Amino acid sequence: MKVLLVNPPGISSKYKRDPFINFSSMPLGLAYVAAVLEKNDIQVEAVDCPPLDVSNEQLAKHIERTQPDVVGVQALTTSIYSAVEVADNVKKASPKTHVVFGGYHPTFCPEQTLNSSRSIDAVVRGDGEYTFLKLVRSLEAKRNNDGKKKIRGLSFRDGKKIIHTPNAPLIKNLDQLPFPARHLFPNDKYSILGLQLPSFTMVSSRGCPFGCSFCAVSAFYGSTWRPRSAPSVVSEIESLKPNRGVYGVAFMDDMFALSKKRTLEICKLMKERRTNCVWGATVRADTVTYDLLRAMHDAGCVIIFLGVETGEQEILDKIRKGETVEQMKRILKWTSSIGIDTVASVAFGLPGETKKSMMKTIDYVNALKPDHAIFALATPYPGTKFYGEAVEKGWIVDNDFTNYTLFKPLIETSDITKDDLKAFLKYAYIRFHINPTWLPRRLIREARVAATKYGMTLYFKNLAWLMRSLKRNFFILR
Ligand code: B12
Ligand code: SF4
Repeated sequence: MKVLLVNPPGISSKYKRDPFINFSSMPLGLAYVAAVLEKNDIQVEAVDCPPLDVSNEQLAKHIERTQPDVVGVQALTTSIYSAVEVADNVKKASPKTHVVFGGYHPTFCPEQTLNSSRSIDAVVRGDGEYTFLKLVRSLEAKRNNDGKKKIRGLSFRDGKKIIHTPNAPLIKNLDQLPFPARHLFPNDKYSILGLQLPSFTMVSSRGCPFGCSFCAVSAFYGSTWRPRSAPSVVSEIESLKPNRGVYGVAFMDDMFALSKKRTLEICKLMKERRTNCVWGATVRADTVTYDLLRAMHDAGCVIIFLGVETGEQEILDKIRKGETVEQMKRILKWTSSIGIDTVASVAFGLPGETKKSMMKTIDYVNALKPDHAIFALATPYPGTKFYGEAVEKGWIVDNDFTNYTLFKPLIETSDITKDDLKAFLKYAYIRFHINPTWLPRRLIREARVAATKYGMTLYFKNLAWLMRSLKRNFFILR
């Protein structure tokens, strides 16, 4: 059996031009699926189209040449149309190839996905590793639909009907999974926040127990949190270590530091095993203490990502964030005194938003003084409670999923219009970066981090990055 896994061409290629992130990351979900296939002696290839700038036409030619038995396609909401184009091209180039979709969008909308094109043969819902493996085995044994009916977590067409088998159980022990098959991906094409270091992403846990109404993650994993053990996490970090020098690791977990015990253990092992990496992770303001942040910093943590969302407590309560603005102020004070950089992620247009609350948020974020701020627009992704509310109240004014990028206004309420959202997004970026203290603060911080962590050559390289990111930030204002 020859399997090809595809991350379709999509908005990530625009990412490079996109404002802040300059963040290009391996599709770890596909890399995990690939690792499990390889472990089971199945021949697998992967094409990550966005960082390689592979177009749908080039991919089709590759498929025509290689004639894989199964093509697995990852689809997020923004990339769903591009994924469907991949499926149609596969069937034209190699009609016998079985086309399987997986990832967030097909998991939440399996019926809609299968109905969007007859080229899609099946959808894998939820954790993909074992469901996909079972499907490949079943296809190998030519069991067709009878085989599929026995596999949990699948949706597929049976004549005119669509069959959904019961959900597959979540993978209980993530330590038992092999490390992602990174060798199948173009590692040199990925970068984290433009860092001038070899950089990697990884996940040390899956899911999040908090049920914020706008978030797809808690909906996807059913508000559960599955941590890997500290030794497994640190072994993976060690496996990434280049021959010499410092390297960067970004944890893509949604909830890295939920368990204080596990976080401390990871930090202790990183120090003991001299992993020598600088790293960053997403944390919630209410799950960390000053001491924990100190321990993280001692173990190489240089940056944390915070879901600030809004400065209006009433909105935080409405979206069931379960955090307070006071907790956010406290963590920003801690990180600034410890010397950990912060990225504040802000969303305009959440339920209850008004022009007044957006202005309050902008003032609040500027007063918090994070090192970076990502201002985005609340986007109703299918499967979330926010989506349900937005549909029910008729807020959604744009149903084109390619626009679900977090930067395009899609909703209108009695209090805010698309134009308001656009205008506030623009104003937020201007206010944040034209703040006279921002640039000097960044230069001092860069120097401090460079001197302690990277050495001065990287300081100058990172200064160049700072200037580039400033330019990029203003790109969004056009
Ligand atoms: C890292 C990351 C990125 C990276 C890499 C994305 C990628 N292709 O994997 C980058 C920076 C490129 C990115 C970009 C965007 N992202 Co993003 N991203 C993430 C993040 C934080 C981690 C992804 C990850 O590695 N997860 C861990 C792995 C193990 O899980 P997984 O990817 O879901 O894969 C598992 C299953 O889904 C399934 N599976 C996945 N694909 C396939 C394919 C097949 C064939 C099969 C069988 C199974 C399968 O099996 C996998 C293993 O169990 C998630 C949040 C999250 N926790 O998942 C958001 C998330 C996926 N991103 C999201 C969004 C909104 C975006 C952007 C629109 C944001 C933007 N404009 O900046 C873009 C869209 C890019 C696009 N191509 O459309 C949303 C998606 C919502 C949705 N309904 O689509 C998420 C859920 C964040 C959130 N909380 O809302 N992202
Ligand atoms: S927004 Fe963050 S805290 Fe809320 S459910 Fe999603 S991952 Fe968890």
